[in-house]
Amino acid sequence: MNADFQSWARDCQSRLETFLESQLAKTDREPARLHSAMRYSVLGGGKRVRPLFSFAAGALNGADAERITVVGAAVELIHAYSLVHDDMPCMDDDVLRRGKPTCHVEYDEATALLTGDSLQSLSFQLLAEHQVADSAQVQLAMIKQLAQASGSRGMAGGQAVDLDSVGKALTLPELEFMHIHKTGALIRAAVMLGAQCGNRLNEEQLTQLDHFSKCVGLAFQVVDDVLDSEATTATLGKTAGKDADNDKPTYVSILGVNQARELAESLRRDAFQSLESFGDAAARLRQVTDFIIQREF
Ligand code: GRG
Repeated sequence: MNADFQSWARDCQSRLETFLESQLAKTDREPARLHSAMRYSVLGGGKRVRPLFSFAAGALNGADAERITVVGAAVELIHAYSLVHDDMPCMDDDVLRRGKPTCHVEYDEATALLTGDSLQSLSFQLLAEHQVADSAQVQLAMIKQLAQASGSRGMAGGQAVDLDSVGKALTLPELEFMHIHKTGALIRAAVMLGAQCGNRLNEEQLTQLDHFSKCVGLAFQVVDDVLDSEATTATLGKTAGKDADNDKPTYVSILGVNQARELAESLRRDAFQSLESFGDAAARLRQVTDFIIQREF
């Protein structure tokens, strides 16, 4: 990763962290244990890939950094809620996340459940109380997009398919359906919401950006599967090898590591092609894409 990208990413991450810190209730506010668990699950960890995509999409059309920070925070709060719930014994049952004990291990199951619920509510509260678009109509449409991306037709639906797939041999299209929803929908929302913070894009540009976001959402998951099979727990900050241990179908179990890597590369090419008409304005989107493809955790 070049120094310019690293410095830009650090700046975005720092803006995001400061904003999230200011919006999460302090731990001296009752119910203190719940507020502490919320802060524990959100602050000081994670790659912040989804907000980086929002910032990069906002760079296409001169979006205001404060607006994108709100949008990035809203998406990251949904992501954090999904991780807290996913780690619970009724789902993936994991003990390690972002290099530390998972929320239900550090606190307790009931607190983890309420933490996820409250992070999700806070996400929509932020989008409702801060101005993130030029018109109320666009802002309302953005709230709807995030709701759809998170719900049964998006992330939660993909998670339902995932839970149902354990021990089953999925075909490649079935695996793709699962991941387009479970992982891809929120990444897509991060890109599309970021772009709507700025000057209006025309329909063709929105369609191209939407195609880009679908490709990178899937590429992110393909790389995640490769890392789960190849990286160590220490590098990932979460338990490695879980998919194979849980007998879960993945891109690696269906295609093998080499072909999975080739698939990620071909999705990257496809994604870049859909950015061509944006020229240099899409430089940050290309960099964040390379960051997720080349990441080691
Ligand atoms: C519980 C409704 C509900 C959904 C859970 C996101 C998710 C759906 C499950 C997480 C399980 C998982 C490992 C999914 C694979 C892709 C993914 C979301 C990885 C974690 O995201 P990163 O790498 O994590 O962006 P950090 O910690 O960097 O934010």
